Amino acid sequence: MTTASNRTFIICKPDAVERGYVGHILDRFERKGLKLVAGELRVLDEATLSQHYAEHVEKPFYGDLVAFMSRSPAFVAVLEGPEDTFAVVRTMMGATNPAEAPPGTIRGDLGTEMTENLVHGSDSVESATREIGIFFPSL
Ligand code: IDP
Ligand code: MG
Repeated sequence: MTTASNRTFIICKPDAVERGYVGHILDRFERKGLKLVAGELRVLDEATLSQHYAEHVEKPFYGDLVAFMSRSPAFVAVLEGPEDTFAVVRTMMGATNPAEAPPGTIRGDLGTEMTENLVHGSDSVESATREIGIFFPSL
């Protein structure tokens, strides 16, 4: 049965697309047992990013974040799995700062920079529902 908590939203950020890691990142999620239910390569505009990152609009790093996230295509996707799939994805991503993310996590294995940290994953069921609504309103 599909419920709100079975689905979560991810972005393979522009650095992941530029470095050719989209297939690798999706492979990790698929091997874990999560299913891709929607996915598309998109150039994200500032209006969309300001909705998506509404909680960060006033932060000092917001300008750099938008410049990074809009500079080239990102791969936006929805994954489906068990209850609280968002938590499975967040564990697999590792900490926001790749320098603090342990080996075995996507950020820990592939990144070194705080802004260019390869992936986004919704941080709660509510965020997943909100973000899927922004990027895949027909789902
Ligand atoms: P999350 O992606 O792990 O949920 P958030 O705190 O929601 O982390 O921040 C959103 C994104 O903004 C991060 O993934 C990262 O790209 C960027 N970011 C967060 N904090 C900083 C910072 O202190 N400096 C630079 N970029 C940051
Ligand atoms: Mg976040």
